[in-house]
Parts: sequence; structure tokens; C-alpha cells
Amino acid sequence: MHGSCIISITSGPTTASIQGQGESVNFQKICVLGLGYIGLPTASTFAIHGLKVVGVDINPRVIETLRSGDIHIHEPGMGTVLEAALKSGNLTISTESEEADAFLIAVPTPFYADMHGEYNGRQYKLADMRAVTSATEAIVPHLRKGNLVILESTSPPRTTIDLVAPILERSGLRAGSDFFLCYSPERVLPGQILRELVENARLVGGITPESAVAGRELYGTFVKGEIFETDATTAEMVKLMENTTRDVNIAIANEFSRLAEKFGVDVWEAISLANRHPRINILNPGPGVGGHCISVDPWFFVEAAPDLTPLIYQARQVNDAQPHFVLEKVKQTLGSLKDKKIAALGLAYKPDVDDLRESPALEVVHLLQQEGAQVRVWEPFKPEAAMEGIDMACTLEQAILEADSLLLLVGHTEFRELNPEELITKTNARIAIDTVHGWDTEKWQKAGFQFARLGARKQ
Ligand code: SAJ
Repeated sequence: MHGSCIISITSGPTTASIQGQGESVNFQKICVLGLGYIGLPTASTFAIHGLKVVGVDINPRVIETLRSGDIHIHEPGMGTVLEAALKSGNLTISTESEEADAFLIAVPTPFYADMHGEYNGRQYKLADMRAVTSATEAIVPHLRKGNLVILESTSPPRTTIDLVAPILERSGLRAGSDFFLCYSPERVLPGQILRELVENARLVGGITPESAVAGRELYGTFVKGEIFETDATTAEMVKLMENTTRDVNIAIANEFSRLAEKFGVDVWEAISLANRHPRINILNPGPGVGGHCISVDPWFFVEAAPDLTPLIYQARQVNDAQPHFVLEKVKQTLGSLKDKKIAALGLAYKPDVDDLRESPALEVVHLLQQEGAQVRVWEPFKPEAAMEGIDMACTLEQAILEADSLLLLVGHTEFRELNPEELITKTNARIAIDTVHGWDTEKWQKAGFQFARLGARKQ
């Protein structure tokens, strides 16, 4: 859908002269390390704009899939852009980095599952920078004078200066004088990546002003949004501030959902009324915050400065506890969950994506099962998903047929558009619980369902 607007293949390399450096950066070939949700769209977009691109991934399954013309991620428009990039001959896929004019690092920065830090009795998560470290190390043998290296992975403050630069300098070259080094955060929204990659404003933080200029020239190949130059640590901090602000704002919305239930108020109505105020924009409550970004990135601040981040820490706690609040809502509606048959609709971390990472829906399902419920799950964006000990349906019909109740966990468009009058003929369920404001109370009641919604008074 979004890809179609940008499939025009440009020929010829991009050239940039970097003032004050006496060097001329001639970007003809780039190497993109990491072909995930960010690296693959970025590599393909550069390729369809005329650059020679080597896309590198250490996972042989990813390489095999891409070489056979398939894609391992779900992103609207990605198939068309990848096909154009491969057909142009500009994009090649490899397990090994090689010499290039510029290197882009777009590998994951998760946190450790089995290690924690502690400050004043508060446990915090620790960033796992191993992928950034090994991707940077993979560049060292190929690094040449005048090259540009850009880190795009979301990283703790000072990563570019304190982690990436020293590794690259093992080449014998000096960061900032022999080669350019930048941090440039990806800021694209899953589901709209290809459009946002081109249209969003871009931030390029150089470890020297000349590095920022070089980064700007490279992204200028396809970015139509404004490109801002700054220093590397500011760019790292801006990225973390953006996602942390969203996390804190979702936490207050989730806390409002709890308060609304306590006071017999419908939080959704209350939020829409509050948002009529010209300076208020409250986000949506829901089953929690998932994905690989917003539920992870605030921890980078907490780890870097636990004494300065009580609010950020608390917001993480509130959002992480939201699946328990969903569990309470389900118990309130159904009574004891022992042997209750629940059809859980959706596992993805948010609507219309196939990404299950850190998804609160997964936790809700586990909590329901621990309470003795028989949960059957249907995730249309990842029908092959497996959860240990959980019954996975192959179709919506199969998930709902014998259920006593339906639980909407993700607001996928196809779930929002379900017609309750038709659905009721295909299921034993007469109770529907909506955790994301995806269904219309009146319509579902009219169709014959007892209806409950997270953050709303009892119907
Ligand atoms: N969520 C709510 N209520 C809301 C909005 C979101 O509960 O009102 C939940 C979602 O269901 C999901 C989680 O929050 O579980 C995160 O979803 P999201 O749509 O807010 O964000 P992401 O993680 O898909 O993408 C974010 C974006 N950052 C911001 O909007 C500040 C994106 O621009 C970043 O590029 C991306 O993180 C990233 O890669 O860092």
C-alpha cells in the first residue's frame, strides 16, 4: 500500500563533498548490517534510489528467505520494494560485510532476560549490546579512510562515542578524522515503515560536525523530510526521549483506566472529552505496552541513571502490570476461570502487525491459563505462532466455535470489523470482553452478547 509511491529506480551514485575535511565522500556502495524491520526497508530503499547495497544478516534463515524472494517480516508494501530492489541489481544479500563507502548498523538492542541491575531496591533491566558490538567488529576489517559509519539501533546514551568508536579505531583509523561516524535514530512506525522512512524528519548526530554533514548527504539520497544535524549523544538521547515520553503517556492512560473502573466511569468517554481541551492529548489504555521499542528503550535511561529516573521507572511498572489488570477484568466478568473456555483474539503487540515481541497479549494468555482457563488463541497475522502449552487455532472460526467467551486483545482491523450478529451464529460464546475499545457496545449487546470493556463501568 505505502510502497507503491516510491518505486522509481534512480540511477547513478550520490556524491557529497564534506567541507573542512578536504575529503570527498562518494557514496556508491553501502553495507547495511542487520536485515530486520529497519535494516531491510532501509537497504531496499537505498537500492531503489540508485545505490549499490549489500544487505548483511548473520541469520542464514533470513538470507535464504530473502534470496528466494520471500520476506521474513510483515510490513505493508515491503514485498514490492524488495522485489524492485533485487530486480534492479542494486541490492545483494550476504552473510558477510564487505568494503563499502558507508556502513549502516541496524541490529537489535534488546535487554538481557536473565540479568538485572538494582538501585534502592528497584530492579531494572540491562541493555544487551552484543549485536551492536559484533556488527561494529564486523566492519573493522573493511574500514577505509573517508568511510562513513552510522549506528541506527536504539542505544543507551554515549554508545556511539564510548562503544562504537573505540571498536572501529581498532582498524588503526581515527574516528572523526580518518572516517566519519554518526548516530541516526530510526523513527519509523511499524505498519508505515516505508512511507515514514522517506517522509519523516531525520536526525543525524555526528561525532564531529563533518560526520553529521556526511550522514546528511547519505540520507539525502531518499529522505524527503527535513534532516537535522546534531551531535551523536544528543541524537541518542532524542530517540530515547521520544519513546520514553510515549511510554509515560500510555502509563497515565492505563492508570486512568483503573481509576475509571473504581469510580464507575467509562475511561474511553472520559478521555475523548478530556481531549477536547486544546492542550490535552491522552493516549489509549489497553492490555499493556509491547513491541521492541517502547517497552525496552526507557530502560536504557534507567540503567544509565537509576537515581534520576523514578518517573520513567514507575511508568514501566504501570505498563508492565497492565496484563494483571486485564486478568482482574476477565475474572470480574466471568467469575472463577477454572475450565472456562476463552477465545483470545490477537497476540501481536499492536494492531495490524505480525510482531509478537514483548506483546502484553502473550502475558494475558499465560495469566488466564495459570488461573485454570482453557484458552484458545487466534492471531491472523501469525497463524504459525506457537505458545508452549497453549491451544493455537488455525482460523477464527476454530478459535470461537466452542468458546464460552471472546476476549479481544489486539485491535486488528479485521477484528474491529467483525459483525457480531454474524459471529454469534458461529460460536457458543455469549460474553465478549474488549480490552482495546475495538468493538461497539451497543452493536454487540444488540446481537445478544453480554459485553464488558477494559476501563468501562459494568454494563
Ligand atoms: N499503545 C497503547 N496505547 C496507545 C498507543 C500505543 O497501549 O495509545 C501500545 C501499543 O499497543 C503497543 C505499544 O504501545 O503495544 C507501542 O506501540 P506504538 O504504536 O506506540 O509504538 P511502536 O513501538 O510500534 O513504535 C514506536 C514509535 N515511537 C513513537 O511513536 C514515539 C516509532 O516512531 C519508533 O520508530 C519505534 O517505536 C521505534 O522503533 O523505536
